[in-house]
Amino acid sequence: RTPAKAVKDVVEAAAGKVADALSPDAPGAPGSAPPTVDEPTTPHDPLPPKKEHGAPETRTPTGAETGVPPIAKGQQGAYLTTANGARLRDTDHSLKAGPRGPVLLQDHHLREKITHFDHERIPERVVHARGAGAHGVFTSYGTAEAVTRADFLKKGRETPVFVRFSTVLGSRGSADTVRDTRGFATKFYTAEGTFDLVANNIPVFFIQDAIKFPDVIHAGKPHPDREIPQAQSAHDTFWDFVSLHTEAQHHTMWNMSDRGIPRSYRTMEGFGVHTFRLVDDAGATTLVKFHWKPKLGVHSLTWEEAQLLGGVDPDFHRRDLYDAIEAGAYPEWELGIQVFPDTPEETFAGIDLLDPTKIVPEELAPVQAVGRLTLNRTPRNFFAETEQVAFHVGHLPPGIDVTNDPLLQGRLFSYVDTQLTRLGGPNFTQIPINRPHAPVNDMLRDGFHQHAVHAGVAPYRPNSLDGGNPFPAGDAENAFVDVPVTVAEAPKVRAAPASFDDHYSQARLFWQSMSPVEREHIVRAYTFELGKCYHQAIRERQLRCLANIDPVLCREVATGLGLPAPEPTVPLADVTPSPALSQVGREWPVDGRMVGIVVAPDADLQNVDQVRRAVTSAGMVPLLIGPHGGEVDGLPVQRTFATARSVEFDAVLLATAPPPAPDALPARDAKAGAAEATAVDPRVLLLVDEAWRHAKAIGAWGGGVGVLQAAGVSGTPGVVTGDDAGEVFAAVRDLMAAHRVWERFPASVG
Ligand code: HDD
Repeated sequence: RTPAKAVKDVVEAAAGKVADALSPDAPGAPGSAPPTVDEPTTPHDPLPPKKEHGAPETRTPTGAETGVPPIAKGQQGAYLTTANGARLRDTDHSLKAGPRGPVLLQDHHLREKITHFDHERIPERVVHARGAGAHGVFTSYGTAEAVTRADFLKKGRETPVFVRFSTVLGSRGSADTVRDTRGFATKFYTAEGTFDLVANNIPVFFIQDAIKFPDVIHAGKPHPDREIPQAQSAHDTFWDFVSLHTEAQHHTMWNMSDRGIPRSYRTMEGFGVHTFRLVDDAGATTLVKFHWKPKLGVHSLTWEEAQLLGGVDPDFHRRDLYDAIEAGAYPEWELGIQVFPDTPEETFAGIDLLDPTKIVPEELAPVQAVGRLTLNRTPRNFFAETEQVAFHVGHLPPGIDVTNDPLLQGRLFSYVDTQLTRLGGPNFTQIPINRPHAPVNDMLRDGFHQHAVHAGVAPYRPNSLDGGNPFPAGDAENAFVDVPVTVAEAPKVRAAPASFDDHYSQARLFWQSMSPVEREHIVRAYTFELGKCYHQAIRERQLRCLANIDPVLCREVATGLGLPAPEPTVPLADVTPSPALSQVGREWPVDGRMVGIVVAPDADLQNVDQVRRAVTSAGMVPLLIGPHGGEVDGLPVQRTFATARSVEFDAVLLATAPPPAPDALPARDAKAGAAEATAVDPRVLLLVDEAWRHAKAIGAWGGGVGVLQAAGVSGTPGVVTGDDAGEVFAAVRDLMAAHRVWERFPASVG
């Protein structure tokens, strides 16, 4: 076998495995029949654990072997007990003085049940409250061995991880698809201690100094008087802040781009933002920036999809993540590093590496892959794992150290501090999801929620009573390395370096790197957000910022707001675009994407079945959409016209033109092609209309072709028709590799 053939074989074998797991007939696949649920009359076995959860757990949620038997909690045994293990006869009636009498204070079970319930909620995270997590594994390629001594980056090491994705501004119950930055926090349970890479999907931050963090968050959160708007940046205080603190303009530009509304967590890049310092075995140091590159490419929603999803499926990203993992389409990213020499100036190509509002374009410093992250297990219990997980940028293994980036320095303080309130004390590292997999031997004692029963009498050192233990470790024992960086002799000041004053050049670099379609989306996003502000002065001030980024951007947004476009107040930077920043123009694997297939009893169901199998073989998920639940002539229906909405699908196929079902609302007579339109169920027409507006590939054969005519989209780009259902699907699949039919979007901004 040639190397190319060997790679092809491996890829094909892997695609086959994913396809099997994704098959709608596979147990646990979205749309497959759920396990039978018996009536609760006598004790019987609980439902089997989820496929990827495996057998009942004997380890902590992080996978660590603690040597302590697991505490079986919650529906594992047949009989109800108190928290102390006493079996109970009744949990539906309070203990009363007679059936109509007053409740007795002695009812311990009542008080225990209500008291525990009263305290079930803990404070949500002050930022990043809304999130979803998953377990996985990180496999190192060994390519970073030359620059770091970190054990988990040695070739072939496999490290368990827990990842939590999040939005920043919204409350815990807010919608997933709002326009916002996304968190991408990864806990690597390494053999040398936990490494938390607390990253975002945007490579720069709003502010350059942590001391402004409370201010930017106060500005972004809902207004203090009415507590609205929820999970939005489209309001006065946000734009007031970012137009006054102009260092925020670069990050804001990313938010207004399609990066602010990801299609899925699986299609987001991640960025460590700050520059970190790596140290090798010999003590030599290198500066790096961390990147996560999604296997499926960077892919976003359209703004209308994001808004619809806020109502139709506010849990869209959470559901997408769990469905993909449960179906065996494990999300994957490569971890990469941009490597810079550790010079006293801490700059690269003139870019200040300590300024968290700046990127280093990949064309200047390529991202070198150092390992692969695979998420393969959903949490068993959301609260225990996703809610209680506590990240901290100071959790670093030997071989990775911090730099003087003033934003990072403030974060080093904030993350422990916030957990004291959120998780109720200093022992949160003992919560199962936070437990390191490396042996812990600290001298920290007592405090709220102490789980350990510490032996010994001398938690101090040196001591002569506990055998002298613990001893400090040295290089030979892989002790953490605080790199002895020289600190310049300088006066104590509240100031920033002069290089931090450049607030516009990289916002301009980003704008200049976008394709016309992406620019159009950015213009619309600014126009929408500023259009939601009440104060004219704030809109005008933000327009003055846009003028310093690009006159075309400023003019287009000003036109949308009905305001004059101001002149720039600083010279426009001369920038070289970075093609790596654009999402348009490349092709990506289509694994795990959703294809909706409209069927009705009159369709050629043999064809439909074949296409369904072809979708599965392509590594995607077919979901049949029928007029009613159950089956259409033996084929299982996963969505009905009443439950399907276009935003769930990445492409739509039509095998028939179903007439209006009894539960449909009447069609609009004014619709183009009204005669045919009223002959088709209006919800199917809406499905096609939206899929078209959102630039998704659409295919039809047989009666389905008539629906496209009725919807007025036949013959337009990305709409495929034909007699052979298999060929139609193959053409649709090829279109999906580019993520969208980009030419369907208007792109007036050149
Ligand atoms: Fe932060 C949470 C990412 C700046 C203070 N941050 C938090 C989370 C992520 C980030 C992903 C959610 C972690 C989870 O899922 O539990 N934060 C960032 C990035 C930043 C950043 C990429 C800039 C590069 N953060 C930042 C600053 C401060 C904080 C400057 C404070 C000075 N961040 C916090 C926090 C949070 C937090 C208040 C809230 C909940 C938590 O920590 O555990 O401490």
